[in-house]
Amino acid sequence: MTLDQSTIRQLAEHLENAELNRQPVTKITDDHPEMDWEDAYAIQYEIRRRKEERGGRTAGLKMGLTSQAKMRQMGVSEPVYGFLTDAGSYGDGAEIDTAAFIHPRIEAEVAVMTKSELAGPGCNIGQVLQAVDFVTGAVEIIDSRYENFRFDLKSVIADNTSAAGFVGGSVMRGVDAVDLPTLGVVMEKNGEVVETGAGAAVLGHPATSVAMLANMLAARSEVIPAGTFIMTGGITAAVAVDKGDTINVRFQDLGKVSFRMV
Ligand code: 0L1
Ligand code: MG
Repeated sequence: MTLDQSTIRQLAEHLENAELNRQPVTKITDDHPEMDWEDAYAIQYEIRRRKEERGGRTAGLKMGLTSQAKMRQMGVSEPVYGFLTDAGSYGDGAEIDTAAFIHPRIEAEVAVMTKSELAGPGCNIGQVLQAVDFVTGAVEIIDSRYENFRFDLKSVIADNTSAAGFVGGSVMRGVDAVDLPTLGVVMEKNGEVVETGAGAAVLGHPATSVAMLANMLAARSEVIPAGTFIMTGGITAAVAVDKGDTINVRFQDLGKVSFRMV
């Protein structure tokens, strides 16, 4: 680590204020070019601690930058992870207040709920498939706290990987009932198809993403506890949404997830 505790706390407050006030800021590495990966995650964990201290609940975990295209774009070879909050949790059919965000974008994802603990290092796809209670379709809302989504990898990790919310689906199925890599997704905005994709866009198999999460957490001596909801990463590119937009995402074998930005 290169940053001291007081700088970690100050940067966490700075980024959380940007989120709470909907006031975008410049990427934090501009002022702290020396910060490293550990610093970046320490800032993210401090934001999580601040929210929990105020009574906010962590609703699950997320993986980001899980497609080869997005990793290439960022010049990285490993995805990133962040946390989901109860405050940003929406159900199928929700009306979502656009004013709660700066410049929201949405990604279609497969989410899983675990029924037993997963621990790295060495966690593999087979262990993940055994540990998954159910899979469901979900839509992540990302909303970078940085102006125009302009950031580098350390800045975006500190900013909780742009996590801002998620809309969970209402169809849950066992992992044996769906073929995750070939699971097709169609995203419609205002009745027009804007994105299509298949589960394989997520590291070849969404369960690989969960294994990678367990292995990344092991570096901090953490595990994925039983009963964890995990967004596995974007199947589609992120699509900008605005007030008045109606979104309908159809997942093969997992029903649809619909919501309206109001
Ligand atoms: O969930 C994601 O893949 C987003 C990761 C952060 C980068 C971005 O804001 O696009
Ligand atoms: Mg995502």
